[in-house]
Amino acid sequence: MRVDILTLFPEICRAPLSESMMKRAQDSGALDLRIHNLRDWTTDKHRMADDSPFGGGPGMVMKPEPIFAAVESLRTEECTVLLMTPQGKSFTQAIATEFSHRPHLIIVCGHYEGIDHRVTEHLADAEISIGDYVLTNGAIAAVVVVDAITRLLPGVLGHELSAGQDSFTDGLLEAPQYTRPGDFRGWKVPDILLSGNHAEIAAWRKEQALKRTQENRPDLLQ
Ligand code: JBE
Repeated sequence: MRVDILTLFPEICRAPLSESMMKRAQDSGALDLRIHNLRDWTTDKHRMADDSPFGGGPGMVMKPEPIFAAVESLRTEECTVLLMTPQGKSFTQAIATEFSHRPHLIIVCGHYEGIDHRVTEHLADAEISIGDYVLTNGAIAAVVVVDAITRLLPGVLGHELSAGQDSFTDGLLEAPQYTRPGDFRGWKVPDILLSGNHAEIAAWRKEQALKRTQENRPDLLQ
């Protein structure tokens, strides 16, 4: 999969997407990631990518010209253009799965004060938000989206089964996990996990998953 990220702060994306699984995904060719500075598509001598809002108000709004120019120079026949903004549709595991099947994503990162609405209306295929809080910059949100999508690409996870057992895939949170030592400061691992009885362990995990979901995320059970 090819992913182009367009941002005023490429370094925000660079490091988190160069480690661990994201690094391996790129080394193996599963992910072709290209991080671009939007300022490279500005044409004025001050390389201005934002300007004050029409109608007044605080802050700056990202100008449409560099964003249109960048997307038009990078776009391919089969690309999907995503806009990261707090006004977007909530990003979920289901959306991550859907996007993981696309051959080419172009992700445009706005800053929190806004992006000229003509980008939303006439350039973006989808407006996406990673949650109900305001970040200083969409580049941080783009990192989250790229990570969630990349780990779903074929061959990226060590165990092909792992993603199928994720939280949210079956609508429940995961059951608690334990590792050695069996007794840590007097807190013991539940006996059932040491029993070797796989049917009972599966039943226990299901029950724990349900309990945890009820407690932490009752909205998932609606
Ligand atoms: O979620 N987002 O995509 C955002 C982008 C920019 C600022 N805040 C956000 N939450």
